[in-house]
Amino acid sequence: MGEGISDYTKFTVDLRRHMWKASVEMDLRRLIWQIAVMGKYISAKIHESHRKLAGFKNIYGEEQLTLDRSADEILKNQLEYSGFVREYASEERDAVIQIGKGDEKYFITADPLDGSSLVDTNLSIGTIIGIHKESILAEGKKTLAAAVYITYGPLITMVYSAGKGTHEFVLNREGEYVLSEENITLKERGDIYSLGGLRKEWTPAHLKYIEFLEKEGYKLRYSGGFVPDINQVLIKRGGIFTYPALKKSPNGKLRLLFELQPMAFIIEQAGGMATNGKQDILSIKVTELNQRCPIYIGSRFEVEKANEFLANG
Ligand code: AFP
Repeated sequence: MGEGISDYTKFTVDLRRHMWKASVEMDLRRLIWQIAVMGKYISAKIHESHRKLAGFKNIYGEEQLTLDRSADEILKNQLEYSGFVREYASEERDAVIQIGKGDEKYFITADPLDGSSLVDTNLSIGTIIGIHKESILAEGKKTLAAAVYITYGPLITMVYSAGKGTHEFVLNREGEYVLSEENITLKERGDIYSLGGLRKEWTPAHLKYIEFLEKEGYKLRYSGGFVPDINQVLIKRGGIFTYPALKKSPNGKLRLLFELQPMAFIIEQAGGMATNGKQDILSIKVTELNQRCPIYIGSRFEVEKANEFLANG
């Protein structure tokens, strides 16, 4: 191998080496690695679909699945018989399924392709995974062992935390996930905000909070994709993403189990906060699979401010 290449590998830390150095438990390392590898298959599916959703027939005349269902199939098939996963719950399925023999260590929650409605606009979308040590119908704080999200954008990046900090990897041309940002730490406050829901649907308390941020000069950053929007808060080291309680939907839109718990785990590991405006996301008990929850997630100052405005009503 030429000197250049060996230098290159010498200075790059790939995902498996990083997790080994961080003493992440072996089965968890292997599971996180498998999930990262699936990101490549899901990305290939996105490109193969020419940015369109269902309704396409493949060369055999078979109806093609929508991208999020294809992504769900890829995740389930890869995790099945992996030896690490006992149960699999997905936003694409209406029940938890047992995919192991019944004695495996981990329970997976998946939003296989969040923001799939953006695929035809060529905006970034993502996969969100929660890795739980026990049954998922409980408080996230007690059951989550790790969380992963993958962003399919100009680059494919993967962010994970196994409870020892939050770290980002970029998929390189050789198909390896190489460390790009280690121990990401949010500042006390940032200067960007992402706002979900229609303004006319917001509660008065939420509106007052947003007007506060606008008066403080926060810059609006909203793509309609939770993964790229929260990823921007993380990588820019601060700011807030919120999808609030709405007048007609008091629990907001995003799902506690599949979207919010994994992101709350990752953001808290980066020194940030995640609440529903009153209570930490990770201390909210999950009582049903598709439970929705308002979300305020990002750096400490903005989330604490949100809690304050909502407490004052
Ligand atoms: P889709 O998965 O249907 O595209 O929804 C994406 C999403 O769940 C989340 O990723 C966004 O933050 C949120 O919806 C955007 O919702 P609005 O379209 O109401 O702004």
